[in-house]
Amino acid sequence: MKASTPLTRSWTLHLDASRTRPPQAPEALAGPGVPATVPGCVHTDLLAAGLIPDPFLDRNETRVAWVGRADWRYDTELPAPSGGHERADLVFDGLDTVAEIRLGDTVLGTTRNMHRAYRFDVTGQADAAGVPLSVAFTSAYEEAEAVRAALGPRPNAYPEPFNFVRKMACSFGWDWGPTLVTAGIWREVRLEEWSTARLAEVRPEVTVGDGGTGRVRAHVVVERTAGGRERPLRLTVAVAGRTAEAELPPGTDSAVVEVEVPDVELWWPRGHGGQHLYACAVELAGGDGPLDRWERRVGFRTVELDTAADEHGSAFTLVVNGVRLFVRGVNWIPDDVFPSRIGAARYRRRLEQAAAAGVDLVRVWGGGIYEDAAFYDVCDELGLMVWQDFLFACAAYPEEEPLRSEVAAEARENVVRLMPHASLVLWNGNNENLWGFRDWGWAPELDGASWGEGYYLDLLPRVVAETDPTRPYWAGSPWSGSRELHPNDPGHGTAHSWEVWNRLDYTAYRDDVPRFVAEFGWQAPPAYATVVRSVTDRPLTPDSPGMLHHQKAEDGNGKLERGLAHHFPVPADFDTWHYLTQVNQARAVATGVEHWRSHWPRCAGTIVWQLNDCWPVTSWAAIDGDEREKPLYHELKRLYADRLVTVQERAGRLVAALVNQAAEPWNGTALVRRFDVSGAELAQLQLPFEAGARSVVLLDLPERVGRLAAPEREFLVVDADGLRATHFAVRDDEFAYPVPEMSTRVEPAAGGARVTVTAHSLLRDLLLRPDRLHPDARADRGLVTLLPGESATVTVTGWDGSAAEALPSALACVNTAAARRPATEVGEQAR
Ligand code: BMA
Repeated sequence: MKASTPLTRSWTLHLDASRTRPPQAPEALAGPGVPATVPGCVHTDLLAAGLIPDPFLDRNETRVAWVGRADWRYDTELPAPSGGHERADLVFDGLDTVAEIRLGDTVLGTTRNMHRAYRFDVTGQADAAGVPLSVAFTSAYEEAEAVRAALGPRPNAYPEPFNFVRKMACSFGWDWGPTLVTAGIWREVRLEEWSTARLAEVRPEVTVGDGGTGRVRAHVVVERTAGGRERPLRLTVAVAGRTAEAELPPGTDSAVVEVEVPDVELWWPRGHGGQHLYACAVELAGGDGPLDRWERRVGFRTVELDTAADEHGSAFTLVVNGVRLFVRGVNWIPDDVFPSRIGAARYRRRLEQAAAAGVDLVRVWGGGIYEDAAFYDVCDELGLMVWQDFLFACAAYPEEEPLRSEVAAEARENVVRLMPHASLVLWNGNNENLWGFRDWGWAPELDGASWGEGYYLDLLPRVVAETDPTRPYWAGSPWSGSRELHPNDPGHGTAHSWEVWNRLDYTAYRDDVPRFVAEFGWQAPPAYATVVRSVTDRPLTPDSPGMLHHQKAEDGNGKLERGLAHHFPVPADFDTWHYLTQVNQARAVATGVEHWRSHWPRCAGTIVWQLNDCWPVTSWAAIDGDEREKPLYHELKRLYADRLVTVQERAGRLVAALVNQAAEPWNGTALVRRFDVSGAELAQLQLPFEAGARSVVLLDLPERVGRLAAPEREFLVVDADGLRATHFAVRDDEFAYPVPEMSTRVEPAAGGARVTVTAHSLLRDLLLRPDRLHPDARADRGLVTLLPGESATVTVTGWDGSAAEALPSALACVNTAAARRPATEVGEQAR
């Protein structure tokens, strides 16, 4: 049987000063080397050795910029082989990025692609004493700039050369990410010893027929040793207790083995059914017994993309197991700008957070990485569908060598690696590049040079069709399905809605009904505890030096400010700014999702930009770089629940939309009430409704209840089945909010405390900020609007309820924050 020894120990990191010695490099780097962690990267090793400041704090990012321009070397010794095998291979699952691998005096090879794995035959080159093994990394800048010089410049949304090297694009900085261009052995490295033959590739095509029979067609490729060439081999594929075998006679290196499993339990996206997974094992044996084994979990489900033409244009609807879905998605970026640091536990935490928010699809965005197996394993288990971008984002990518063959190899390798996962439902060619060519003025700059279109419209769809034919491929996001159409045409395919954040008020989301919104979002600062941990400016202001450094978007603070100005007065202080920008973020995303969900099935999904962050920063994320949840996160739970109540407008009139994404019909009665700011009920109406499975019902609101006679003092509340929609018709600073009055009660609860707030006045967007009670505290709910007399209970974990005098400063509501003048004064005038 094949033996595998991970090479995780005794690595040292060295600054390679043969080309240049950065003047900023600490003296200690001239010594015998720094202890290194493998898998890992240069920055995290230097950090662990105390040789660089933490680049996530203050403006340290700029102080460590030299690291990305330097060359580095990782050294260890190749251990003695265990013996008794014909072949020994040195296998790297990931090298970041431009590397020369040397064993003793022999150069084993060179690499220039972070997204590929590498295998080197080292048979007979290791000995009992251990042979020096070194991996020398040239700065990725060096490579990218050389390729750029050879192929000519290409347009790029960012001033960095990431489109000339196959390396995680956002390590060069993004509008939410720092520029920390690292190097290192970022995935596992091991010595594999084997005889006769090994499994070189297993490609399971998993399908399920109408009758419920699951089928695994395993396409298997083997590699033989010289001695193994003449030996017969046997393949056994086992799924759910069923097996099938194939003989590989001498001279044959591949076979297709098919296993049928009758009456399979289907794998469903969460919320639609269970996530049944079956062990699928492939065993390779020779005359003397087993040689190699491959094992994964597979799930049986069908997935189609319906792009049929209709009266609105052409659809973009995911159909899983025959069920048409409104996708409730989030965009995913690398969870750490140093991805080697993420690990299985953190993947699980983050994806469980997503699932708990009602998310059913995660889009792995094209400026990041093909994630580790652990990511897709958790998605399989949780029923989170995965939309995987190929790794191209926001730039023109040359189609010539040396990039072309890297792209082809990387695409095929990752399709093979990820295709066993049931959660994977879509391959997408790129992020915004087809759009960029059309709208961002690329053509004159390119002057006929290649820009990547051949990848998205030809190479990648061929790779998917040949390698993973059971899954749909879409050329890009946004993309309208044809070169004749504008790539971001809302009537066709996917759309990215960015004008709204960049230039408009979030109410403008209501102006369009795209077929599928693959990106839209609104910024807000991270939680306060995250801000004060990562930025030491005192006093903190929205534009104090550290705050500005942790805001990477072009005119980001200006957009935050103008976004606020549509609704609120200029915030009086940092705390008010922090609270209101977070409220505005939640309201903006809510405005989009509520509107688009009310237009199902014309609109078949929203993917919020973005779930997570890769360091502490003001960004569009729902969960910040220290893993803390912003109010938007909790708002997603309401927005992405199976059932949603929202007030919308149709033909100039207000309607209550009852959105039912569940498989069961939803029948009930909606209670519609119009209130005065004091909490006095002005009108009410009961409206019975019947919303079929996966459908939307619009209830016309008659004038008597639905018309706000004095919109600066009146609002609507629609309740149905424990769900609520509130509707205010004027800017917050025009609304006569009462002075907030509330009482609070704190009781102990398992792992924390329960806080009950009772409103004695209208309280709009009341928020308990747990991190103000304790940096480790978390709350189970976010913004809530209460009528006088109503209570809300928030469970806080990580805070025992002691020092409850901190509670008032942890509570905020819009009543106070929105007041231009004392609220009572506005009230007086209105009377
Ligand atoms: C889109 C994304 C990212 C970017 C985001 C926010 O362009 O694809 O490139 O971070 O918008 O600007």
